[in-house]
Amino acid sequence: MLLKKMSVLCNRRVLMLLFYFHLVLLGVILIVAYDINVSPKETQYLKAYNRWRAIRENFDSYHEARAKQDGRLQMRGRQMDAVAGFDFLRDNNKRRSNLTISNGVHQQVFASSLENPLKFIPKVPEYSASDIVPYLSDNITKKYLELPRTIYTYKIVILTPVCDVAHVLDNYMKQLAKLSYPHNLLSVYFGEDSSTDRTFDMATLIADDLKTNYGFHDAAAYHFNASGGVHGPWGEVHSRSSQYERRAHLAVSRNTLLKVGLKHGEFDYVLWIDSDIKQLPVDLIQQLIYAKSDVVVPSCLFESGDLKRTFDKNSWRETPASIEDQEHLPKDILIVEGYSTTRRIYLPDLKAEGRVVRLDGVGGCALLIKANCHRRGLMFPEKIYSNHIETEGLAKMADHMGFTVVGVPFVEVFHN
Ligand SMILES: Nc1nc2c(ncn2[C@@H]2O[C@H](COP(=O)(O)OP(=O)(O)OP(=O)(O)O)[C@@H](O)[C@H]2O)c(=O)[nH]1
Ligand SMILES: [Mg+2]
Repeated sequence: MLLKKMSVLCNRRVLMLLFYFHLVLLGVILIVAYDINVSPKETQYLKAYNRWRAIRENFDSYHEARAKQDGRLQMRGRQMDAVAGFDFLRDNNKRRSNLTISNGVHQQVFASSLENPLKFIPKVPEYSASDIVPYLSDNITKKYLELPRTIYTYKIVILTPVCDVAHVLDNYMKQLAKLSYPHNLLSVYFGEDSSTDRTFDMATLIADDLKTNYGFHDAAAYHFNASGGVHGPWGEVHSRSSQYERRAHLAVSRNTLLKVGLKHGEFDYVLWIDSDIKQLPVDLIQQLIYAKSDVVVPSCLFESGDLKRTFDKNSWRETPASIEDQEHLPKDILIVEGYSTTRRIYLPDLKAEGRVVRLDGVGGCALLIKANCHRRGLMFPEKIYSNHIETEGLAKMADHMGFTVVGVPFVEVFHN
C-alpha cells in the first residue's frame, strides 16, 4: 500500500517536473523567436541612437577646440562649425586659394569667386559639405532678383525678440529705415526679457525713432517677465548641451511677442527679424512676398574676411541621407544644426533649383510668415516637436498643417 502511494507520488513529481521543464523550454523558444524578429530593428535603432549619443558626448571637447579657433580668428558669435567649416578654421594659416577641405576643387573655385564671380550656378550638392557661398556674376543675380512693378498694400508687422543687444540696435534701426517697402504699412514691436543691459530703453528709443522720423505706422517695445534661457559667455550660450534650454526659451519669447504683436492690427504678414542682423537688402520684404508662400526665408550669411559663408544653418532641406540618419531616432532627441554634419542641404546651396525652393527647416534671422498661419495656430514649438524646436520646429509644424515652406536663396541677409 505504502509502496503504491509512493509510486503515485513519484509519478506526480515526475509529471510536475516534466511540466515545468516544458514551460521553461517554451519560454526560451519564445524569447529566441522574439529576439530574431526584433534584432534587426533594434540594431538599426541603436546604431542611430549611439551615433547621436557620441555626437552629444564628443561635443564638449569639440566645442572647446572650436572656441579656441574662433577666438584666434576673432569670429565670435558664428555658427560655423559644420564639419567642412571646422576644417577650414583649423587650416587658417593656409592661403585662401590653398583650401583643402572636402570638395577641394569646388572650394577653391568658390573661395576665389570674389575676384572671378561664377558665370554659372553651382549644382545642388548631395548634401552641404561646406559653408562657403560663392559670388555669382551680376547677370545671374539680377535675373533671379528682378521684381515685377507692383503697388504693395500688405500690412506687415515686424517682430524682434531682444535680450542684451543694446549695442546692435542702432544698426538694426538703420537697416529697417533703409527698407524700400512703404513704411506706413510697417509696424515694429520688440519683445524684451532677461536683459542685464539697457536693451529695453534702447528698443523704446528706436521704436520712437522709427515712428517719428522714418514714417513707420507704429512701433513699441515690450518687456516680458520671462525667466529661463541661456545667457552669458558665447561659449556657454552656444554649447551643444545648452541648445534645448536656449531655443525653448527663444520659442517662448517669440510666441509671447507674437500674441502681443498680432493684437495691434489686421496684418497680412509677420516678418521676424533678429536684432543682430548686419545688413538687409533694401527690397527684402518685396523679395520675400514674391515667393507667394506661407513661410519664406532668405539666405542668412556672414562675412568672413572676403568670403561669404552660411550663418543660419537652420534653413535646410532634408536629403535621403539625412532622413536615413533620423529614421530610428528616439522622439526626445533634439536635432540642431551647426554641431556636426547632418547631411542636409543648406538654403544657399539650393540656388540651381531656382528663385524659390522648397525647404524643411527655417531659421529666424529674417523670416516672413502669413499672419493667417499664425492665427490658425502656427507657432514656435517650445518643446521638441518632430525632433526639432523653435524655428525649425515651426517649419515642421507648418508642413504638418499643410502650409508651404520655402526659401529664396538669392536673397542674402547678413548677420553680424
Ligand atoms: N526676448 C528674448 N530675446 C532673445 C533672447 N535670447 C536671444 N534673443 C534675441 O533673439 C534673436 C535671436 O537670438 P540670437 O542670440 O541672435 O541667436 P543666434 O543668431 O542663433 O545666435 P548668435 O550667434 O548668438 O547670434 C536676437 O534678436 C536676440 O536678441 C532671450 O532670452 N529673450
Ligand atoms: Mg543672432
